[in-house]
Amino acid sequence: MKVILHVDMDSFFSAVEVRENPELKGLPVIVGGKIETEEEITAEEPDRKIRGVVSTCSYEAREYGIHSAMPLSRAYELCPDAKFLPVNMPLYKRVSREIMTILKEYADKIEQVSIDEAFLDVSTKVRNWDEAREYALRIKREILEKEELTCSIGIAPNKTIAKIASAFVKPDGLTVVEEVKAREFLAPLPVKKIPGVGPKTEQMLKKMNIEQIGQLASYDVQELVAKFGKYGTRLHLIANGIDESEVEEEWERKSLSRERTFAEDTKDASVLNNCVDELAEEVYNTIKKEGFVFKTVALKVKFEDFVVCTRAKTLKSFHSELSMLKKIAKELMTEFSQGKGKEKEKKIRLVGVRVSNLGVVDEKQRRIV
Ligand code: TTP
Ligand code: MG
Repeated sequence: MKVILHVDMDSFFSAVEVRENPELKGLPVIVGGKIETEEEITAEEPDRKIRGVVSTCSYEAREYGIHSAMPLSRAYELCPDAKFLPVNMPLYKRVSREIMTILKEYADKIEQVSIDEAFLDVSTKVRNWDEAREYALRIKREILEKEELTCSIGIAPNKTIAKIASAFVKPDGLTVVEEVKAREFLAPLPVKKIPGVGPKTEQMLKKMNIEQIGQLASYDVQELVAKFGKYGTRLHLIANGIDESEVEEEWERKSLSRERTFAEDTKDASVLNNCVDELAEEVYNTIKKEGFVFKTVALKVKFEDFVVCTRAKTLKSFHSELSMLKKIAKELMTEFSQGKGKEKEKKIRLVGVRVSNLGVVDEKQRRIV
């Protein structure tokens, strides 16, 4: 039996703020942007006291119709008495890491999907749906005891249903969808509840008279394919409660490097620098494609006598710019060419550029987790 959990923290940023400042408990709390001081209010926009958008808000604030991505100025109109707080990312990242550490202990496999949510495959940990519910309750209790935060959990035979289920009862929810009840659970829900179905797909489906997942489930799959291609098949399967996708363990990449051996050993600074530039670009293209950011840059040199030396520099924070990568790699190269007596004299046979201490960029945040 496959049992998947989707855990999603409740009003994450604002819940963390309330935990840190208990006097905010029960109040409408809005996290996002920043509040401008009197001096910052420009003459052209005298009324715009607050800039930026709402990152998230407490459930109390949601009762005023406030939600993520709403301009803060609008939130201010809806609830001027709310507590407005700036985003404190380092704090939320730290709490996120602590939560993920707790969750790891419960999972056969874990896949973190954003700063505050993860899929857990717990198939070997429980024998039936009742045990799965108990297991999820234990997780909720541990997070509440250790972090003073609530989360909502969906339990289901696959990832898609687990994700839909975690949002079904919120905050502090727990929803179990047994395999035999999957289609029944999905049928009345609007199609936009399927992860990945945005306003465009929703509109296209509406034109085909498909508004609920149940209608999608019984629709002719050939017609869906004609309209959506392969995605049509996937939508039809999901609507019928089928999703074979696995919980993907985080692919931890420790480092990434490129190196080159010269056709002829060299000491020529411009040849060496050009080579470092090119290698830095190759490394950069890969990390960019895979969404990584780096903290450490290392340069490896193999001399004509096959002696290998490495120098590295670790930055205070994560970086993703090619210019930074090139700059450090070249500085390290200069250290070699101006280095200790003997090294300076030797020709170089091979150069390598490596980045390590890698982080991933969270898609939802476009920030590093
Ligand atoms: P969500 O899990 O989508 O929202 P939430 O945890 O605040 O509320 P709930 O799950 O109870 O509905 O996002 C997690 C965090 O990501 C959220 O606390 C703030 C941040 N976030 C943004 O910064 N901008 C956004 O548009 C969204 C949706 C979230
Ligand atoms: Mg959340």
